[in-house]
Amino acid sequence: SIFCPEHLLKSLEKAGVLNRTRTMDRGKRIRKNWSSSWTVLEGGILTFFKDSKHSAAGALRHPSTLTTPEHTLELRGATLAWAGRDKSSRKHVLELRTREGSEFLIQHDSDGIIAAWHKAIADSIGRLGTD
Ligand code: I3P
Repeated sequence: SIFCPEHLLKSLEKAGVLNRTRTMDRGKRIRKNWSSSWTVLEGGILTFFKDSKHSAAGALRHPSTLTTPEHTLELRGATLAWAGRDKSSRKHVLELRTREGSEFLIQHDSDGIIAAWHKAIADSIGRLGTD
């Protein structure tokens, strides 16, 4: 049943607070503006919610940041790679390009946390295929 807790937990692939910035909008380079946001990966869609002002605790003080999506990315046909030094001075940065030509950088100070996101997003892209 779709109502069983086990099913609900499986459909949610991953969620947490990440630093992110958009760098391209449909093929056009745009100015970086890093912000921290509650991020949810579910059903092949990656959603960045509004800036949570630093932390999960901050998000709890501003509940709209948990419910108002700022960017919704379709992962079908997207590509994911570790960003090179030319892309950011930060460490542990992932580069995600969507099929429509948007590019986002995703970052976390913890290498364990960013590695887990890398795996979850790559698995999701792999499951979706390219057609
Ligand atoms: C940018 C800002 C970013 C930085 C970017 C700067 O300056 O400092 O944090 O990206 O570097 O241009 P501004 O605030 O004036 O827009 P990183 O933190 O990812 O290095 P970049 O130009 O090398 O991308």
